[in-house]
Amino acid sequence: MNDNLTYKILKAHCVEGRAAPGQSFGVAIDQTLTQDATGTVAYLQFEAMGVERIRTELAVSYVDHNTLQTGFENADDHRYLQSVAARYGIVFSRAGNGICHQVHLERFGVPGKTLLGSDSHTPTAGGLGMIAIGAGGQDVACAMAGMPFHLSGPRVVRVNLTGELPPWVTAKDVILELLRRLGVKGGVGKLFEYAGPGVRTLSVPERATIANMGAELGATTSIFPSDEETLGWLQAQRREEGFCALEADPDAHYDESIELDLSALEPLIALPHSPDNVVPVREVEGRRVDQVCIGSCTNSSLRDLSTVGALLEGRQVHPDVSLTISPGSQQVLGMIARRGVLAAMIDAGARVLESACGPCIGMGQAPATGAVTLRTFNRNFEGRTGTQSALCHLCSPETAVASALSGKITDPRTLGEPPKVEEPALYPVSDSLIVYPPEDGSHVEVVRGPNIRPIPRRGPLPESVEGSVLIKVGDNVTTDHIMPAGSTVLPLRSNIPAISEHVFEHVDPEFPARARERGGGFIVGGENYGQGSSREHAALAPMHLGLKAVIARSFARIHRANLINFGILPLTFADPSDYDGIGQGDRLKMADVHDGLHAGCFTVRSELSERERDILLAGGRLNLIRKGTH
Ligand code: MIC
Ligand code: SF4
Repeated sequence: MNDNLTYKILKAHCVEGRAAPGQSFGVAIDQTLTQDATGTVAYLQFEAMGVERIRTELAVSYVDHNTLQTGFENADDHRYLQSVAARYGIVFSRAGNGICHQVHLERFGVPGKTLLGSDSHTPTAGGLGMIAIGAGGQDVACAMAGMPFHLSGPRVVRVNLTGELPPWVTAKDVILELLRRLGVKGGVGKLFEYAGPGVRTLSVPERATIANMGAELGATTSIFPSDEETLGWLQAQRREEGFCALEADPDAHYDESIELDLSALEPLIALPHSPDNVVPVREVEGRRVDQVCIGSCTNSSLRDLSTVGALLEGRQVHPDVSLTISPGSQQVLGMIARRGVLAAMIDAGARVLESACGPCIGMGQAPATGAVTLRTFNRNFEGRTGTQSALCHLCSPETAVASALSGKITDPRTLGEPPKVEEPALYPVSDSLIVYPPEDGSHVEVVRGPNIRPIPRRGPLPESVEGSVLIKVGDNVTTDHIMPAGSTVLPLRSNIPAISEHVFEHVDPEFPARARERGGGFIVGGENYGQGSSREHAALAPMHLGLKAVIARSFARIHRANLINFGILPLTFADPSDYDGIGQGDRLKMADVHDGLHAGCFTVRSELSERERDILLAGGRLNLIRKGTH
């Protein structure tokens, strides 16, 4: 056998077709995760499937995004989610317990298993040797109902790690280096498998940071081997019974390989407004900083926060800087409290926030007008902070804290000897914010507040599709552009008619009115349309406004799947230069859509698998499921 680790796991889980690069196949899903911002819609769809109890080994529903509760909506969502979890056998992680990816790493991830999550950073669990993939809520609902997850077999890139990270250089710098080299489209259709002698120098939380931000490369997912480090992590979490050692065969085949010498790296920073706009910190040193936010599913582990605390000990945050720290989980928060790290943070003038996504998804801490914000997060798309004019940078916790102390972008290497941070032999495990479902949930009543609205559906695809181009956008348009997040919009995630009013809000506020007035139509996009978040609202809300097709130069994986699931045609230009000849307001007519797809005087391609074509013809996957097929 000459299998890489990726295809070892995928082949062991393949239940339809043949697991190989470029092939379309179905894999059995062992575990699922949802978070509240995508979860309500996922569970509404799960309920519509008529299944009595989840059919995966484990399903966990986390509440971590919408914890601001500025009105009744978020709280209604939480109550709905908790009751659905109890009804169908799902573990419920309550608000305050932490960010789904960090908690999953601590409490539930198991090497060699498959995990499907309704969040694009689900690959974080690849740090534990799982095949962990982000998807739309509907795909996750289908997995919970026991259906396979279909994917187009990714090409596997071997990232050969050699050497060891120098002082002050971190896992964040490793993934920023890959983003610098490859860009936000560099991983599309690929899976990054880490190997080589450098792997064993990285702890599980460090591996998780790297796997997490592989999402920003556009990768299907990332994976690390399961080794002594993995065993140590599971032992410390009192879960070693789930351990198994996993690595690629010695002569494994890879489609590509990348050499990365850890010892040659230096602190890096992503400048506004894209995670691949990466330069060495030293090149931008001295620029003013107004806000520093530490946390998110990328950098909120005990290792990260202990380092931050050690650096803050006996020092003061610069008076012009607001420093916020969001621990990744209740466990991390408990540990920093026990270790005295929390007191050091408080004494230094840090603002300690709840264990949740918080500022990463614009739930509070919007920076001042034109402010420079440094964040240890994974996305710095324009406007995502909640302030359109803010200049958001991404960096390691070390760079972030060095800058918070000086008030300027600062290379942490100027701080002298780095602190030594030990991983504990045992983590305190408390399930005080986890609710396990009853053996039999059939008696549980699902609670639906007024914010929980039914999901709109569309009928079968007509023979001919007609309408005007509602908007034309450029390359790398994110789902944050299409369907913004933040504290005013996120509470509407369970109410599609209401959230639809915010589609393209910061790009073209007239979009919803125009779409309605024209009776729907088309979107024209550039390369990598729909990159970023897995939010299916970026397909569902435009569908509600009458979107029939998106014609783009290329699509991001999850968004393309979401469009198909809701019956919207994802089409690419047969000749990419045709993009230039089409403009907003142009009327398009596609005749004989069922047989072939022709638009006006240019040709578009559908590049659909047979399964995807069936879903589209039915007007969405739920319609197909209702007919008894998946
Ligand atoms: C994000 O980081 O953009 C989110 C919020 O976690 C999303 C999910 C969502 O929009 O609810 C993601 O990454 O998938
Ligand atoms: Fe939450 Fe931010 Fe991670 Fe998304 S990227 S899951 S918003 S912490």
